[in-house]
Amino acid sequence: MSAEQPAPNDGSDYNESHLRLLKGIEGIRHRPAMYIGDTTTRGLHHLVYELMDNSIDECSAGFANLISITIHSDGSVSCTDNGRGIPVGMMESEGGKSALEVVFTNIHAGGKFDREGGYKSGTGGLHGVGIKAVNALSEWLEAEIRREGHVWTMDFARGVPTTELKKLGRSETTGTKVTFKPDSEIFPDTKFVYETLHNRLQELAFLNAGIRIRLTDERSGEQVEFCYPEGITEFVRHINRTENTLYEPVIRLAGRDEEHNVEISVALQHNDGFQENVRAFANNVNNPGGGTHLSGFRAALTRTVNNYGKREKIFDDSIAPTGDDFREGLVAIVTVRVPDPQFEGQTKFKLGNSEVEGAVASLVGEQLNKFFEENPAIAKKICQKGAMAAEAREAARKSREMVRRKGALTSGGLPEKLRDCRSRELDITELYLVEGDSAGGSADTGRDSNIQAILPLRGKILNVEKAQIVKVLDNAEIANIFKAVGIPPLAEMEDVTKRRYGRIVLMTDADIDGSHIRTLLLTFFFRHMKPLIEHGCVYIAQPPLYKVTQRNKVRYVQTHELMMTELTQLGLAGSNIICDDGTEFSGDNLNVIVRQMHRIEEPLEILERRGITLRYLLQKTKGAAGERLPQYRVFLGTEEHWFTSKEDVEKFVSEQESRLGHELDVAAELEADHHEDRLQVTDLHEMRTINDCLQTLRGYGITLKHLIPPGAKDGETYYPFKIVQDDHVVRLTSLRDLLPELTELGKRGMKVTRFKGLGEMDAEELWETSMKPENRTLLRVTMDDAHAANEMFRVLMGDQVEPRREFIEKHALDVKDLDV
Ligand code: 0RA
Repeated sequence: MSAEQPAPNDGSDYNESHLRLLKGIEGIRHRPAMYIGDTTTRGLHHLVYELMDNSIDECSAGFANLISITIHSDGSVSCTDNGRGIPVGMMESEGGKSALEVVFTNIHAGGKFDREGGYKSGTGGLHGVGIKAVNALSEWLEAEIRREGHVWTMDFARGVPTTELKKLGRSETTGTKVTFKPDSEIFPDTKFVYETLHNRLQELAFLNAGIRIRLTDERSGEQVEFCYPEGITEFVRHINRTENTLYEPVIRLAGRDEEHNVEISVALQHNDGFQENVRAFANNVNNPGGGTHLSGFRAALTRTVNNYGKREKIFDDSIAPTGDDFREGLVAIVTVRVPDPQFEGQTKFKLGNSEVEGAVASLVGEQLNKFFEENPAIAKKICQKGAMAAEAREAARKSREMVRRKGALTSGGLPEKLRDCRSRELDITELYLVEGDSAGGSADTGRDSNIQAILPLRGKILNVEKAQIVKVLDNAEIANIFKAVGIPPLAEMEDVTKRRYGRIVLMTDADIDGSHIRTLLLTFFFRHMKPLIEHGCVYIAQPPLYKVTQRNKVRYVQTHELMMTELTQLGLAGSNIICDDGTEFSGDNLNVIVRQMHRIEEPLEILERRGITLRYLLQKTKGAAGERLPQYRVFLGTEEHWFTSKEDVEKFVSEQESRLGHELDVAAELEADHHEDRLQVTDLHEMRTINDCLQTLRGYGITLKHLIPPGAKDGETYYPFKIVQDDHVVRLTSLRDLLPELTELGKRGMKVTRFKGLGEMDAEELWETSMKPENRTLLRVTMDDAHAANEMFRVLMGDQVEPRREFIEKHALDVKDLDV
């Protein structure tokens, strides 16, 4: 435990309660998985969801309507809401500790704060330990509460209080803000991913109608706000935005089972496609494995549509649609709230509560039937769609029978184009699916033919999303994949052992066509060979990103980072930096400086985006150059002050208060503007990294002023630095130009281009860069990726033009590095 400050409440039972606290924290830090599932990036993001749960509860109870999540540049995250604020009063029963401290530290205090009649923490099973777990797993955590007319703050480190509960000033608003930095001793990777939070926050906004959820990424400047007054109706519209819908209204079914205290809400709408897209949630948590809510929904849907179709004579005796048939092209969201959710699996994979099945089935059955009576035209369309699906299924069955009888897909010879390997041991063999015949040829020549097989693919494979199963089986390119892999269509889990190779590797060009083909392939595997993905047998080859030509010799470099490192190293080789005061840097010293300049650049740019330049800071802090830069920006009305520590801010506030004879009013957290005499304190998270770098740089005599261009001298630009490499001299106005200029120097005498297609490489190069096990990088495709591919695919290949245009515009910048 590295936080060694004593707990602030020195009551008589201090030692005992402190020991209990340390024990509780130790438990969480020892077994984080018990609280957040795991410590991968999944668990890391779970910390944010744990905090949000409480804010969402506050919204559901009608006390808040806005939640704001901010990713700061130092890797910390803030979760802010405009609810009542966590209580701050003293608790006799807890040895005089504040309620706030108890909420953040006392592992067993969950029950005390539960709202009567409300639901337990949405993630289920954690029962109020969420906040404490986040606290215990954070390097530091700061709570800021607005309540009872004041702003209150308290800080923690790895779960232990490091300050008392402090009162900062007056506030008319209420709310809770928690900022935390995940502990790198617990999480191997502490980097939050915008896209991950974006997707989950949007989902939460769909699931909780009317709540505003805002996400800000201070690293990139991105910001979005989600708010869906119609909730899951809009969720269904969102999923169907890429499709042709079968009828206009989204069907809503909702109600409550009083006996079991289960709340049920369902939204559904069919499109003219063939895929089923039904997602089930219990207490705001997605259950990918479904469970009792999903089975109740399916049973009722099948029964209701079947009864209606028979009654109205839409189904004759020749067709007997099954449940699957009624779910072709169905998009639905099924949500339940249950007081005591039971889940199967660590990740809440499947809902187990048995009472839910009947409750959902009877509600859906009753209300859907009523909807059909009132909307016969829509009911008829749904029945007809089911009938068509049944016919198509029958045709597919016949064609599959024939295919199997002929043994065309699984036996009776391998595809002609397959270059098989000699070994048959699943542990070591791999099948490369290669884009294009020419790259296929190179791969064939370059491979290790003992363990690597090659199947070249010509052009784009069939779009399985839009094709009916009959067509899929008819397609020659797809038949070849089935034959080569050795798994029958619509594979089951046990078929995985029948595969002919241990790994399947997709190798496509690093251009847009290539990423499109890769998406088609991923979607194909996802739809037709899912068990292979679930088993982790599918990989993506990573061909190099750069091609380097030097004295007629060609090389390939795998990643952007490696390329930049190499160029910087080349630029550094034999280089000296000479400053105008005569100081010189070279060798190891120069290396350290380059590394620090690399680290400091991003936070500096973030500050500049907000209009805070180094020049401005230097002027505001009256030439504190060489010292630490201030971390806190304080506005009192329009008057601006800067402070280095929280203690200094507090000192300033109390001085102002005694000068004025009253407490200061603190500006509202979420709608900040510079209001008359209000106090507004901003923590500039960037400063932590910047100060850290500056400290190292000071050891080499480099201070802030070396990072600011001096401007013109006698009407001419003044360059205080130069880089000297051999007979080359490059002049710099500030050290911030050091890195870009070094990489330019590194490029001397060589040509660096982005690598385009696999066809650019000969067999030897393809082997060395993309196939040789010691050199290559393979990405394993996970179920999440397959879902992402599926989603991307739906949008790119869907019927509607507008979502596609939006998608391409949004992703235009990263299409080239698409790492699905
Ligand atoms: C316990 C009691 C009350 C509010 C909260 C907890 C609360 C917790 C969190 C966590 C994040 N945001 C939150 N907002 C509220 C109610 C206290 C009262 O009666 O005013």
